[in-house]
Amino acid sequence: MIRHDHSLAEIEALYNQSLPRLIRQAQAVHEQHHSPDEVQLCTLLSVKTGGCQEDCAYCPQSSKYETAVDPQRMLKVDEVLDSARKAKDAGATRFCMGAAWREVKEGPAFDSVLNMVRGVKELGMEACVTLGMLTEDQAVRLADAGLTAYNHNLDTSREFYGKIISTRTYEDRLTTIRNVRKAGVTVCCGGIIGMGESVRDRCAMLMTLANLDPQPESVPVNMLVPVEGTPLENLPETDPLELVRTIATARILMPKAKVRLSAGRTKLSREAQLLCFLAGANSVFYGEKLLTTGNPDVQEDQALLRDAGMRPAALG
Ligand code: SAM
Ligand code: DTB
Ligand code: SF4
Repeated sequence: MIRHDHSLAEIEALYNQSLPRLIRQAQAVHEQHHSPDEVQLCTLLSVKTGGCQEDCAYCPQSSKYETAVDPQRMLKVDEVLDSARKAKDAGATRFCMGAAWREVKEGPAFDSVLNMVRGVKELGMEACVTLGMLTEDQAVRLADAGLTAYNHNLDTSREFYGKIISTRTYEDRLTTIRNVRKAGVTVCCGGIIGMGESVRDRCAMLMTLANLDPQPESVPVNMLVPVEGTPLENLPETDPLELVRTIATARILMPKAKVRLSAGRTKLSREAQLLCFLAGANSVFYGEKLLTTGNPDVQEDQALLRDAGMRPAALG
């Protein structure tokens, strides 16, 4: 049963129970709605890297911080479609394109994104983009181009958000998500753990996500990748068991969503990743790069799924 009236206390109680109980409960929900053997492979590509005006404290692409990421020109539609084709050949079924923009602006750059979306859909893949804030009209244009999903994360709780980003509000984020929903594009919305937030903040973020009606179809759970030059560069590594708890809680609260084990996998052992799958994660980013940081090799991921007797989800 899908509920939209979860209380914070209830979610904290879920999150804080013993890990065996939490995982068992998540598995029971998972098996009702998904095959426990399948993981969707999604490949990411940064189509416009760096030079972003926002000040997201975790982000190597913000122009406010000195990081190793230099602003780059926007990729051409053909370059993007070549990458999408390679990703499809390697087994990915979803291709996600990111731009380091504060918001979408009308003009040639947005027109190219629309062409990228059309091209990815013509390959028979799911197409996802993440372009920052968006109006309803722009969401409709993306929908008309065939867009499957729009990624826009809440990142953390409303209370902690101000410690991470000052250049836009939590409400701005929710408005974009509503605009995406109104246009009939599916919503990909999640967050990051390991930014110094409390368990209560994580649970509050999951509550906001689960109480959206309808719930997001896709929930990426990222573990902070601390990047040199960003304000969060020196934060301690996140305990993988915290990631497992967050994933399991997301799975219980949002039974139908794809829960995506997202950034941070290079720091996880195979066993930790399998615990995440056991806790209800059923998608990963696949390919040697996320947007600007590293990700496990394709061969490693194929071996992990094979050795666990699991398989990549087929094109649906
Ligand atoms: N500019 C757009 C936006 O912020 O909506 C799209 C791209 S942005 C890089 C997409 C998401 O990547 C962010 O919302 C954040 O959750 C995640 N992300 C960025 N840097 C990260 C990091 N260092 N570690 C973990 N997740 C990160
Ligand atoms: C999401 O939640 N995680 C992905 C995707 N959505 C766009 C991005 C992770 C980025 C990690 C840092 C980087 O590679 O720049
Ligand atoms: Fe810009 Fe997105 Fe990075 Fe924030 S997360 S600085 S909006 S690219």
